[in-house]
This record gives sequence, C-alpha cells and structure tokens, in this order.
Amino acid sequence: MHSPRMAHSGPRKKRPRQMGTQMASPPQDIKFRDLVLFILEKKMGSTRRAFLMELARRKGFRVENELSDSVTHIVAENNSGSDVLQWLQVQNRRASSQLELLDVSWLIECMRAGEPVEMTGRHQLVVRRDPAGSPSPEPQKTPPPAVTEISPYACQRRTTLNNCNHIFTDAFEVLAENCEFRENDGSCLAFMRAASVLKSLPFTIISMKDTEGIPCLGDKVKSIIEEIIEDGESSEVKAVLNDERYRSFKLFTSVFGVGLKTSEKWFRMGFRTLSKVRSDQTLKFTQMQKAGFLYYEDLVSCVTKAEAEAVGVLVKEAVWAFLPDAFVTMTGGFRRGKKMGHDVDFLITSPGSTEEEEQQLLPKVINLWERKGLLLYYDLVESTFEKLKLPSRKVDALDHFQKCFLILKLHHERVDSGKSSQQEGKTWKAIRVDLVMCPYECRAFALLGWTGSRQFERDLRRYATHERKMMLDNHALYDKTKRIFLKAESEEEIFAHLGLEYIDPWERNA
Ligand code: DCT
Ligand code: MG
Repeated sequence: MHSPRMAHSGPRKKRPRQMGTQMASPPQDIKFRDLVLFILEKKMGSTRRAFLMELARRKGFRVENELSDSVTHIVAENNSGSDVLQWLQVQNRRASSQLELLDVSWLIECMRAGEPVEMTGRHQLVVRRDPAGSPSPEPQKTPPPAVTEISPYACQRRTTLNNCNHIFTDAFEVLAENCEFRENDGSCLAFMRAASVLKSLPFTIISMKDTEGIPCLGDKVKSIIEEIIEDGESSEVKAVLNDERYRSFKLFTSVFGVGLKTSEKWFRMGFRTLSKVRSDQTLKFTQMQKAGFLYYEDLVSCVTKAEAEAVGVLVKEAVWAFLPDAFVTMTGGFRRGKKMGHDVDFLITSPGSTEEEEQQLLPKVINLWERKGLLLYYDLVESTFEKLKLPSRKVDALDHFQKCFLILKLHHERVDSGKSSQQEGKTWKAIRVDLVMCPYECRAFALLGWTGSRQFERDLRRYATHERKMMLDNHALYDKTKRIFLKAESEEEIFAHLGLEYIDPWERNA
C-alpha cells in the first residue's frame, strides 16, 4: 500500500542534499522526545548504520549508540523478529511490550516524512517461532504484506490500460517524441521509461513524496513532475507543442510511409503543411507514401475494436481457404485490450504445413484480396529467417519472418455495430493491417514479440540479457551460460525460462 499523501505546499526549489557521512555531526536538537532509537548493526553493516544514525539525528530523532534501558525502538535490516529477539537475549535484555522491533523501512519512511510515521504491520518485525529457551516473545503481530518494490524493468510490472497518471505520461510521451525527432536517443529513452513506470502505478501522483522509491525517475523527470503538480502543466511540454519542428514532424510522420528521414528533408525544404507537400511537383513519393496520402483521412482516424474484429474475420476466411489448420491470432495493441489502434496485427502459423506451403500462404492471401478488390496497398517482405541463428542482441531489432504490410478496404456492412466514421457516399474504410507468418516452433516467441507493447518488449530483452545472460528475440531464447536454445510452446513457458512471473497481455501496456 501507498503511504498517505500530503498536499505539496512549499515553493519549488531544489533541496540541498544532506547525505554526507564524512562529517561528524554536531549535537542536534531532539525534536521527538518520546522515541529513543537503537539501530542494529547486525546484517546492516557499520557504514550504513552510521549513515542512518546521523541522518535520523539530523532529523531530530534521538538515536542511542548503545542499547540502553531507555531505548524504545529497535530498528533492524534483513533480520526477522526472532533474529532480533535472539540478539536481545545475548545482550541480556528482555523483549517487552514497551520495546518496538521495527524494520528499517519504518525508519526510512520517517526520514522521508521528517517525523515519526505510524508503525503498521508491515514495519513490525514478526516473531515466527519461539526460539528454543528464549523468554516468551510478544504476541504475534500481523505479518507484513509482500513488499511491493517497483522494478525498473517493465516486464516485472503489471501495466493495465487504467493509467491514473495521464497528466504526467502524456507530457513525457510528447517529450520523448520530440527527442526522437531530434535523434536524441538517450533522453528519448529516459522519458519513455518514465512514462512507462508511471503507467504501472495503482495511484495518482499528487505530491513529490509519492515519487520516492519509484525507479526510472531521474532529476530532470522529477523536476517536470514537480512543475506539473504545482502549475498543472510543464512549460517545456508547452514549448515543444508549439515548436515548429515538432509540429511539422508530427504531421509528416502521420502519413503512412513517412519516417524521420523524409520528415527531415521536407522540413529543411521549408514545408510546414501536408497540402503543400502533396501538391508539390518536384517531390518524388514512394508507393507507400502515395497510398499514405490517398487514404490519409481513414488511416489517421484509427481502427476501432469492432473494425479490428471485422478485419479478423476477413483474414481468417482468406487464410483458412488455403491452410485450414492455421492459427490466426490478433496481436498488437488489441490483444492487450486496447479499444483503438493505428493498425491491426495478426500472427499466422500452421502446425501441419511444409516450409513451401508456409511461404506460399501470404502471396495467395494477397492474390485473393486483389481479385476481390479489397487490396488498396501491400508490401510483402520475404523471410530472412535462419533457424540456427542466435537471437539478436538489439532490443529494438526487427524480426526475420515473412510478413506483409497492407491497407485493406473494409466495407462498413462487415463491421458489427454499424458505421465507422463514414464519409458521404463512401461505403468502406481503409485499414492498416500487418500479417506475420511464423514457423510453428517459433509461435510462442513470435506471439510474445508481436503482442508488445514496444516498451514491454524492450525491457524483456534487456532483462534477459542483463539479468539472465540469455538472448531473447521474436524467434527464440538462447541461454548463453548453458549454450542451448530454450524451447517454449507458450508465452508462460518463456516467462518461466526467464524466471519471471507471468504477465497477462492486458498487463503489458507499458
Ligand atoms: N513489433 C515487432 N517488430 C516489428 C513491429 C512491431 O516486434 N517490426 C511488435 C511491437 C509491438 C507489436 O509488435 C505491435 O506493433 P504496433 O502495431 O506498432 O503497436 P501496437 O502496440 O499494436 O500499437 P497500435 O495500437 O498503435 O497499433
Ligand atoms: Mg498495432
């Protein structure tokens, strides 16, 4: 559970860090006379103990060097209640109801609050068993709930679509995008990680105190959070939203087929609007960009869940016409429970087909749609997949499966719940669809990879590399220590190989 939050009051200024341990502390005024603390060195170590003692004294707590009779609170780290009781016994001191046995987390919360905080079950050390021959311990206290430390890896957090920190995550996403447009990868990643961790929180940040202990929030990020808490907005975000380069890039990249390079070019040439770009006679457009302009209105209006389902029916009809045993799974954002998407992603795999049948499927499907007049654009990318190749080391690597990026014509009558944003007289909507064909043995890895989110995938790979000495990509998982490929039939098995708790797709909206 989260500690009670206080309204943020004081002016925004950087507090001086008061953490030096080198200087001997001058005598401090004792503010809280009812408490006399003693910090146990056992398992904590003398350096950390000295640091905590000094910090607590600075904050006005009375901290004893020795265990005297006046001590009311014993603070320990990595010790159970029984451990502390045993230690007390050696010191010839009896446990009593006057003596509180507390975990260091209580002291740390007091340090943050600048005053004693309430002692709850999670702070109080539990005496599990009566140590042989020891005096009867105090009645058992309620066991602490599992410590909920937030992992710096998105794959160890559950992130549903219930984002209660939109006001912050929207800001960081704008800043991340701006950094991406300026090819400032380091800052881009920092802002994306900040947005991602805030999305996983079960509470709204309302004061800076709430940000304590949350990973991935650097000083820069914190100063922006502080500004939003106090002013309701960030001046930096406001400036970015008004920035010419940001606005132009945002506009240009909203066209299917236009990436950073093209945006940069158009921006340098002085273009600021799409209509000027479109009507320019000197510019050359790729097939993809031509399709992007042609179906621009439909494609920017996003795909609804009902439209995605209707596309799913189309895809299954076509795939099963050629490979009746194939599995067709909707992946991407819709598998994570999103109600809207920029495209619809499908993973196709067939247990019974030969390599050649597998390779022929997507061309056949495209051909069928072409004959039916449903194909508005397609780009078929042939597989470059090699079975024995090690997984890629890159966290953002593309995979090597055969795939097809399409724009399909979806007739309104095929969409359940009636009309999608209909234009006068137009009976269909252009929809972006990605189809991926993968060998049956790879299906769990491909499904995990294509379900996203991108941040979740990046952190899965980063976690595999840095915490497990393994390599994970959309095709396979390789254990570098054992030098073997780890097989998996399901996503659950991949999480298990990685030693991770299973995270359901709707909890991967990192
Ligand atoms: N992906 C991948 N390799 C790619 C492209 C995507 O592994 N070359 C993964 C990452 C997320 C997932 O596939 C789906 O990608 P998108 O459709 O881009 O993202 P989305 O989460 O479905 O979001 P949107 O709603 O915008 O489609
Ligand atoms: Mg998608």
